[in-house]
Amino acid sequence: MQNQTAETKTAQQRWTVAEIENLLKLPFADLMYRAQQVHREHFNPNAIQLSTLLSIKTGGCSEDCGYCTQSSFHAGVENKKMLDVDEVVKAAKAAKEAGAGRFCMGAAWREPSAEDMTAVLEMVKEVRALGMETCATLGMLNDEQTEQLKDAGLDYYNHNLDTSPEFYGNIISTRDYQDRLDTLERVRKAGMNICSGGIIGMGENLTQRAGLIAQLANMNPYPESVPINNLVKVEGTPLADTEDLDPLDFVRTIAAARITMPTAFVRLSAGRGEMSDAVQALCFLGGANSIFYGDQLLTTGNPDVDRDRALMDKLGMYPLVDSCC
Ligand code: SAM
Ligand code: DTB
Ligand code: SF4
Repeated sequence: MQNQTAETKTAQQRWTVAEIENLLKLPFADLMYRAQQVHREHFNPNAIQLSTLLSIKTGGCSEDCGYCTQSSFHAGVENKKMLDVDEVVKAAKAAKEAGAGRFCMGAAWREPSAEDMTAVLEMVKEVRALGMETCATLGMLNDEQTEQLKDAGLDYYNHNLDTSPEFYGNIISTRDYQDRLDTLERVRKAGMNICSGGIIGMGENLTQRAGLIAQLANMNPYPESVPINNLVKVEGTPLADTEDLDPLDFVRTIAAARITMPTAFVRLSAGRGEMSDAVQALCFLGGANSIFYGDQLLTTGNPDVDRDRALMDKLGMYPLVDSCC
C-alpha cells in the first residue's frame, strides 16, 4: 500500500481515500506498471469478458440523476413500455451468437413493482437457459426481490454507487447514497454477485474520484464486477455541458480500480464510442478486462461489433470463455 497518511484507517478499510488519491497522482508509467503487475497476478491479460446490454424498459424514470437520458425530470428519451419476454430472449440469442458471455437487462426504474418482477423473473430464467450469464439493473431492491432474482438464476446485479458520497448530492437528489449501499447489501445477502461502479468526468475533483474507488474497494467483499463509465454527455441532461475529462485521467481511474480490487472484473463501460483505439488499449493495459459489447448501450451508442472485433484482433485479445450455467 501507499505511504502512511494523516487519514486514519478503520479496521474494515483496506484503502484510505488519500492512498487512492496518491495512486491517481503517480507518474503514469509507475501507475501502469503497478496495475499490470496486479492484473497479471490474477488474470490472463489478453482475455476479455464481453457483456451485452439491453434496455428492457426505457424512459419515464422518477429519479433525477443528472447524467441520465431516462429521467422524467429533464428532456431525454420518451417513455416506452417494457419489452416482451420474447423480444428479450431474441436479443440475448443474438448477443450469444455474436460472442457475448453475459447478458445484462436494464430498466429505467427507481425500483421494480411486483408486476414488473413477474416479467423480469421470466426473462432471467429464459436468458440463463440459453447458457449465458445473467445480469440485471432495475434500481433499488427489497429482500423479497433479491431472493426472487437469485432463485430465478440471476448471476449479477448491477447497482452503481456512481460517485463519492461527498459529490453525490451534486448529481442526484431523489435517493440517498445509503439507499444504494442498502440494495448492494441485500444483493450480497441473497448470494448474487455484485456489479457496482460509477461514472468519471461529471465534474468531480481528484479526491472525490478517489472517494468512489475507496467506497467500492472497502466493501467487504468488494464487487466482483466494477463498471467504470466515462460520462456520456447528452443534450437536454443537466450534465450535457460538463468540461471534457482528460482521457489519461480516465485511464488512471481504471488502473486505481485494478490495483485496489485485484480480483474484480474492471469494465471499461460507457464512453467507448468517443474513445480512440489507443485510449482503449491504455485502459486494457491499466487492467480493464471487460467491456459492453454490442452496438447500443441503453439509450446511447457503443462501438459496433465489427469495430470491437477489429480492436481485439489488433491487440491480440480474445473473449473470455466462461464456464457458466
Ligand atoms: N435505473 C437503474 C439504476 O439507476 O440503478 C438502472 C439503469 S441506470 C441507467 C445504470 C447506470 O448507468 C447508472 O447508475 C449510471 O452509472 C450509468 N449511466 C447512465 N447514464 C449514463 C451516462 N450518460 N453516462 C455514463 N453512465 C451512465
Ligand atoms: C453501467 O455501469 N453502465 C451501463 C450499465 N451499467 C447498465 C449503462 C450505461 C448507460 C450509458 C447511457 C445510456 O446508454 O443511456
Ligand atoms: Fe432512472 Fe437509473 Fe436513469 Fe437514475 S440512472 S434516472 S434511476 S434510469
